[in-house]
Amino acid sequence: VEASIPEPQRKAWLEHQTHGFKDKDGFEKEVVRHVETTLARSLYNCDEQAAYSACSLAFRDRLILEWNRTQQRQTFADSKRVYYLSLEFLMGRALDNAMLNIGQKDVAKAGLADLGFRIEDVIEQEHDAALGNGGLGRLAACFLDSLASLNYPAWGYGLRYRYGIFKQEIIDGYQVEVPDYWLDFNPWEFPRHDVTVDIQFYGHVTKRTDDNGKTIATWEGGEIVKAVAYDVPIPGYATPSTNNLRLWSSKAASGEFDFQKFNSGDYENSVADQQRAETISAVLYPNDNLDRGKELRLKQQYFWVAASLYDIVRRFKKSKRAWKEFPDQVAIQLNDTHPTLAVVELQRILVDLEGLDWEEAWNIVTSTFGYTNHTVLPEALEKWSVPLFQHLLPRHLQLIYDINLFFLQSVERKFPKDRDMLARVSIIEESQPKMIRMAHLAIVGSHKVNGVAELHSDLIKTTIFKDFVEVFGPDKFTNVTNGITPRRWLHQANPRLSELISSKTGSNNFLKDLTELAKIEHYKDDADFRKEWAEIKYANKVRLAKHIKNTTGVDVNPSALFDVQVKRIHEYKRQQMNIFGVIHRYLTLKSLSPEERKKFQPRVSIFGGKAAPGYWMAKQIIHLINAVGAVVNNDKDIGDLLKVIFLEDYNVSKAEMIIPASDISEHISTAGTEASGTSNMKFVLNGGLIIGTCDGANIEITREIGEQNIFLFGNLAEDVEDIRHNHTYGSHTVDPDLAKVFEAIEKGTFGEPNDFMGMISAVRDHGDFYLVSDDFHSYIETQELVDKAYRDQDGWITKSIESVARMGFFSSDRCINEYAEGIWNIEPLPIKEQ
Ligand code: HBZ
Repeated sequence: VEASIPEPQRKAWLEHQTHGFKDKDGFEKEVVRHVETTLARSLYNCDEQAAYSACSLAFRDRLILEWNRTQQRQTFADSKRVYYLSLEFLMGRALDNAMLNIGQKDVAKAGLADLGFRIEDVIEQEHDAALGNGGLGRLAACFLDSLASLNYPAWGYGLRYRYGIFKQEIIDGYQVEVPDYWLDFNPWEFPRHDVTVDIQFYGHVTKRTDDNGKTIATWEGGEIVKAVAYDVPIPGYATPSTNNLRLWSSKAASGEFDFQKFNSGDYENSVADQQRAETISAVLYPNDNLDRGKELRLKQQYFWVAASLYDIVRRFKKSKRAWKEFPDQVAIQLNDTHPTLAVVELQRILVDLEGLDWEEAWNIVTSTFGYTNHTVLPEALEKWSVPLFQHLLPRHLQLIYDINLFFLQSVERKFPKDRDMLARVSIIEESQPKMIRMAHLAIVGSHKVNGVAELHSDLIKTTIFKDFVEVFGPDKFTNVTNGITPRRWLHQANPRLSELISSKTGSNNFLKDLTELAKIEHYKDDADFRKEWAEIKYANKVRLAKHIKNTTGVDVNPSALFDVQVKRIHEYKRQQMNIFGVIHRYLTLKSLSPEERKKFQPRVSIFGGKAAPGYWMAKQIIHLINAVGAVVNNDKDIGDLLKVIFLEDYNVSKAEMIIPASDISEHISTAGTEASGTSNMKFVLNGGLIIGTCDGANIEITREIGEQNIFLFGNLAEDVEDIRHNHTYGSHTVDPDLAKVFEAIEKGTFGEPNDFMGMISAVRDHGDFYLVSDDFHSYIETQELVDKAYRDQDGWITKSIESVARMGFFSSDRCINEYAEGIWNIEPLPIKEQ
C-alpha cells in the first residue's frame, strides 16, 4: 500500500506487464536469455547444470507472476488463511513438479531438446531440498501441494536451514554422514531482504502497575537476532493458485553495537556475534522421533515461531479489524509440538504488547490453533527444562506458569480434590529439574487435537492424552488420516502408469479427484491392460536395477521379486526383523540341494534409510544389512535366488525412483508404534503390494483395498502391553528360527559377531521391547505366502490393479479438505485463469 504506483502511471505498468513464456518458442527464448544474462554464460559454455538453472529460472518467473496474482486476490478478498507451521518441509526437487503442475513439461521437453539437452538429464541436476527427516517433513510438503491445488489460501512457515538432512555415504558397510550444503545456487527462493523481524533472546522481565491498577510486564535486555524471509512459490496442479512457503534465515542484527566493536578493533568478537546469530538457522536436527532437549533447538523454535507470528499479526493488522476477529482471519496449525511456543508468543503479543485482557486474549489464542500429534513414543515427546527456559525466554516462562495456573484451576473445578489428576495433566512436570511438557501446552492452547490415522488417534485418546479427554471432552480430539499427493507420487514418479490410468479413466482428472481411480477396476480382466500394467512395473524395476548396478556394483535380476523397506532406520520400524528374516532365508537356501533351490522364488531385498548420527543401534542395523549383503551377494550357491542391497542416501528424489519399482514393501513396525506411515500409501498407489503389521494406516489401507490384497501378520496393538509385561515377569524364550539366525551371526558368518551383539541382546537379554521374537514366526510364514502369491503372476497382477483402483481415499487432497472443514474453517478461493 505504502509504495503503490499513482493512478496516472498505472496504465504504463499494465501495458508493460510480462506474463512469462507461453509456448515452446517463448520458453527457449527465456532459457537462452537466462543463460546469457542471469548466469552470464553462452552457448559455448552451457553445461547441464546451467541448462537446469536457466530452465528453472524460466519456470520460476512464471510461478512468481501467478504467485503475485494469488496473493493480490487473497488480500483483496480478505479471506481467512491457514498458516502451516512446520520445522520441516521435505520438498525434494522442484523443477519437474513445477513443469507438471503448470502443465508445460511437454513444452520444456521439446524446447530443451531444440537447445541440445535431454529433459531427464536436466531434471537430474537438481539438488533435493531436504529440510526434513522423514514422514513428518514429507507430509508438510504434500500438504502444501494439496493446499495450492485445491485453491486454499495458505502459507507454510519454516526455517531456511543452510544444511538440510545430512547426506549418507556407506563406507565399508558403515554409515558416514556428509554435510548437505544445498544453497550454492537455489533458483526456487526469493530473498526478501526487506522482510525482516528482530527476535529477542535472554534478558529479564520488569513489572509495573499502570494507572488502572493493571500489571504491565516488559521483557528487556538480552540480545537481538534478525530473521530474514525467503519465499518459495508453491504451484498448485492445473490451477493458477500459487501459495507461499516462507522460510526464515537468521542474521546478526546489524547495528551500532557490532560496528563499534569492529571499529574499536574487537574484530574477532564482532565476527563471533555474527556467526552465533547465523548458527540458529544453520542446521536441521537429524533426529526423528527423539527429543534431545538441546538449547540451540529451542532457540530455533522460538526464532522461527516469533518471526512467523510477527508476520501473521502484521498482515492481520493491515486489515484494521478488531482483535476478536483474529480467529476469523487466521488459522494456525502446529505440525507436532515443535511450534508450540507460538501459543505463548501470541498470548504475549496480545497481553503485553496490545494490552488485551488475559481472558479475551486466551480465547483468541485457543480459537486460532490446532495441534497435530505424530507419535506416542515417550522418547519423542518434547520437554524443555525450566532453568533453560528461564534463561532464554524469561517472559514466556512466566506466561506458561500463568497458563498452567488458570488451566489447573479449571481442572480442579471439574475434578475437585483429585491431586493425581492435576499432577498428570499439569504443563509442568515436577521433576528435578522441572520440565515443561510441550504436548500438554499444545493441547491446552488449541481448539482441536488430531492424530494421523484411526488407530493412532484412538491410541492418543486412550493412552498419552487420556486425562485430557476427561478434562476437555472427546470432541476436542479428532482424526485426520494422512494422505499423499498423487501429483508427485504417481504422475511425476510413474509417468507411464499415470498415462495408462488416464487413458482408461478418460482424462487426468483422477489427479484432482483420486477416487476416480475406481474406474480402472473395470479393466482388471482386460488382457491388453494387464499386459501393459505388468510391463510398466518391469520397466520401473529395470531402471532401479541399473541404479543398483551403478551405485553398488551388484547385478540384480529384474524378474526377481523386489522387496523394499525404505524409511528412517529405527528399532520400532524393525529393519532388524527384516534382515533377520533375510538371514533365515539365506540359511534355508543353503540347507537345500541345488534341485530344491530351483523351486525357490528369487528375491532382491532392498533397504534404504538414514540413521540419526547418535543412534548407535540404528547404525548397527545398517552395518548388519551391509555385512549380510557382502556375504550373500557373493555366494555362488545362491546366485540370483537372493540379493541384499542397501541403497545409500535415501531421499525424496530417490524415493520417486525406488517406489514405482517395488513388488512388495515392508511396513512392519511393532503394532501401536507407527502413527500412520505414508510411504505405505505411495507403494500401493504405484501397484506394489504390502507386507505389514496391523499398525498405523496399514489398517485403513486394508479396509480400502481388501484383506486379500495385503499380507498382514503379527501381534495386535491391544496385546503388546501384556506381551511386554510377560517378557519382564514371565518366561521369555527366543523363537527357534530366530535363535538359528543368532547362532549364524555369532558363528561369524557375517564377520565379527561382536559388531552385532547389541541387536541380538536387545531381543535375547533386554526384554525384546519391539517384539521381534514374538512376531518372527508369523513374519517368516507370511513371507512364504508372499513368495507363493508372486509365483501366480496372474493373481498378483489382479491384486495390484485392485489395490491401485481402491486407493482414492489416501490423497492428501481428501486429508486437506478434512482439516479445512473440521479444524481450520477455511474455504477455497479460486484464481481466474488468464
Ligand atoms: O510422521 C512421522 C510418523 O512416525 C509417521 O508414522 C507419520 O506417518 C508421519 C506423518 O504423520 N513422524 C516423524 O516423521 N517425526 C519426525 O520426523 C520427528 C522429527 C523431529 C522430532 C520428532 C519427530 O523432534
